[in-house]
Amino acid sequence: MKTFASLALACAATLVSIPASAQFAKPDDAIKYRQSALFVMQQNFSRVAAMAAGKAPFDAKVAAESAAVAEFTAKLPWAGFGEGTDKGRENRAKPEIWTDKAKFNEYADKMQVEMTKFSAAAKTGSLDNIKATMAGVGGSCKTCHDAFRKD
Ligand code: ASC
Repeated sequence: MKTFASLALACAATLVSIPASAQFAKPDDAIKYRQSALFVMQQNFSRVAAMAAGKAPFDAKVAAESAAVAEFTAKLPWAGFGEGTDKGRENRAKPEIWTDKAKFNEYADKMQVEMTKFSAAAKTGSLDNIKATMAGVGGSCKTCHDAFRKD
């Protein structure tokens, strides 16, 4: 029983840790993975940002769905920033991502916290609530880009 319990725990721990320690066949795959996740996230965020800025008609259902996708996809890119993925297909990642990992992770976590607030606001169906969270998300994107993205 004791062995079974520790085995079950070990399996559970492995399952939980898979995304963070995801292995890719080659660095290009990891780079493509993180770029894809960030692209899908950005498309969904900016769709709602356009509504908040009055550049697109407000559709509460589309906003809530888009924000939920943005919130979820915000969890994905980080697995694609493993060691040895600084070079490969064309990308704008600065080397500091790997030399200042603590700061990079802090910014990544901050962005996810802001995304959660944003998605929660979108679920209320109120454009004013959404607007109140835009700067938090946008600021967290910019802070990280300024420090860790080329150009
Ligand atoms: C976007 C996008 C970003 C952020 C940033 C906010 O839609 O592509 O990088 O918002 O511009 O400051």
